[in-house]
Amino acid sequence: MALQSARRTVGSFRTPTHSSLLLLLLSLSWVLPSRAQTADGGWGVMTPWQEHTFQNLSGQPPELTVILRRAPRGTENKTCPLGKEVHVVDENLFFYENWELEACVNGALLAEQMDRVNAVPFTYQQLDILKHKLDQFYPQGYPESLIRNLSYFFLEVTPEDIHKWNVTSLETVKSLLKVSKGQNMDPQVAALIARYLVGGGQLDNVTLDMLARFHPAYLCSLSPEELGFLQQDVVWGVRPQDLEACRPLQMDVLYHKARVAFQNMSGSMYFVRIKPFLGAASTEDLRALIPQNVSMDMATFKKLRKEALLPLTIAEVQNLLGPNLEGLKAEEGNSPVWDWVVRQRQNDLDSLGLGLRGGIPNGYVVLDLNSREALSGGPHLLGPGPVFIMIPPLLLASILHGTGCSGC
Ligand SMILES: *[C@@H]1O[C@H](CO)[C@@H](O)[C@H](O)[C@H]1NC(C)=O
Ligand SMILES: *[C@@H]1O[C@H](CO)[C@@H](O)[C@H](O)[C@H]1NC(C)=O
Ligand SMILES: *[C@@H]1O[C@H](CO)[C@@H](O)[C@H](O)[C@H]1NC(C)=O
Ligand SMILES: *[C@@H]1O[C@H](CO)[C@@H](O)[C@H](O)[C@H]1NC(C)=O
Ligand SMILES: *[C@@H]1O[C@H](CO)[C@@H](O)[C@H](O)[C@H]1NC(C)=O
Ligand SMILES: *[C@@H]1O[C@H](CO)[C@@H](O)[C@H](O)[C@H]1NC(C)=O
Ligand SMILES: CC(=O)N[C@H]1CO[C@H](CO)[C@@H](O)[C@@H]1O
Repeated sequence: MALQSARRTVGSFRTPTHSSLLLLLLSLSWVLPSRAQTADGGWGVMTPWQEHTFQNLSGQPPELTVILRRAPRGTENKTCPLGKEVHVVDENLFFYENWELEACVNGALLAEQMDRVNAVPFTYQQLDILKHKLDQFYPQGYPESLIRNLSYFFLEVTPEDIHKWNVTSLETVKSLLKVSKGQNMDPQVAALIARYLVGGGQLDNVTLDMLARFHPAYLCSLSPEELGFLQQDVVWGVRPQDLEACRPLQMDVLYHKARVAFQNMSGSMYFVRIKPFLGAASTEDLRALIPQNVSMDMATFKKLRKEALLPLTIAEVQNLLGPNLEGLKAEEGNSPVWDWVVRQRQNDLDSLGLGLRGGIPNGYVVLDLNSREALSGGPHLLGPGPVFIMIPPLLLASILHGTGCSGC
């Protein structure tokens, strides 16, 4: 319920007398009962601001006010009643019925007077209507001049809205971050940062510090260099989904930060923390985890970097996965598990008893070819480094299955 409380306390009133009168009316329950049953049959909605006010002034919120969010409905196509035309956004609008707001307010006016919109304690439902008007007026997304003026109205926008925006001003980003603080706005913040960076914007240290207060859903939109400037603490709030879109260079930076940040933790605690970052771990780092009996889950194992996984022996993988070893079978066809499997001796794979196939058959020689050219013409399935001759097993297979190859 803290969602909008800041909005209402920070949005300062231009005209204290009007607002005081409004507060008085609210506290006496004169206003809401009469307007609680709104034109579209829905109940009026009280924002946290109002609840707070009621609690402060009269101890209990009136029973009539039901907390319900409902999209504006049945309010279309009505004309604005005479005398209700809106030329200025002020507290009077608070007393409009929903359909009157829909009929009398236009998006251009709202955009022009956004500061005034923020100063009136509209209900959630009224805000929904105002946002709807604004969206109708700007179907392609808000212009930057309006975005700059949004202030607390930013709390009404969705990530989808933000993805339509062009944001080039760092000041705008900062002001919206300030508004979003403590407001459960992580997806919006991530979208905002992404839009700003896509437009070529650069973040400064102050902004990066401000970002530390949000769930870092924006991490993968930052460049490795920008990630480097982030404070170490940022990794504490990282959830696996925050890293899904990150590229290897970004993961390198984040993994390094995570290692430093979690270095003092005990083995199993460290593993729990470092897990989402292990996609950037080296072979040596993985080997260091083995004595801790971490029982790595297959989801984490699948995300390991291929180059880090390949040098691990069968025994090492067995110890790394512990009871999760059997998950290998389901992944045997997918990289990086497949890349690892084809480098093991089939005999050794068989000893795991999982039915893993694709290893090097007995009797085949492992050649360490240093030059890639040596493989030209052959299957380019493996990277540089030790390479096995793949042709014989393929030949063998074609011989075994090749009985129908009479025309060869
Ligand atoms: C509102 O007007 C639009 C076109 O102007 C029309 O398609 C729609 O059916 C009308 N809706 C109502 C509820 O009258
Ligand atoms: C933003 O606010 C400033 C000052 O309050 C105002 O001059 C400007 O017109 C506003 N921008 C828009 C798009 O209305
Ligand atoms: C954002 O910028 C692009 C390219 O300049 C432009 O086509 C688009 O209309 C702009 N969008 C908004 C909402 O201003
Ligand atoms: C921003 O952070 C970087 C790296 O920590 C530092 O080199 C630079 O001096 C900082 N800039 C400011 C303005 O604090
Ligand atoms: C880890 O512990 C050492 C000493 O115990 C301390 O100096 C260091 O600051 C700690 N590091 C972190 C990241 O907490
Ligand atoms: C890991 O398991 C082995 C064998 O069960 C045990 O000897 C060892 O102490 C364990 N290590 C840790 C860090 O728990
Ligand atoms: C009694 C009561 O709820 N008082 C609150 C009134 O509002 C201020 C902030 O606006 C709170 O700090 C009080 O606790």
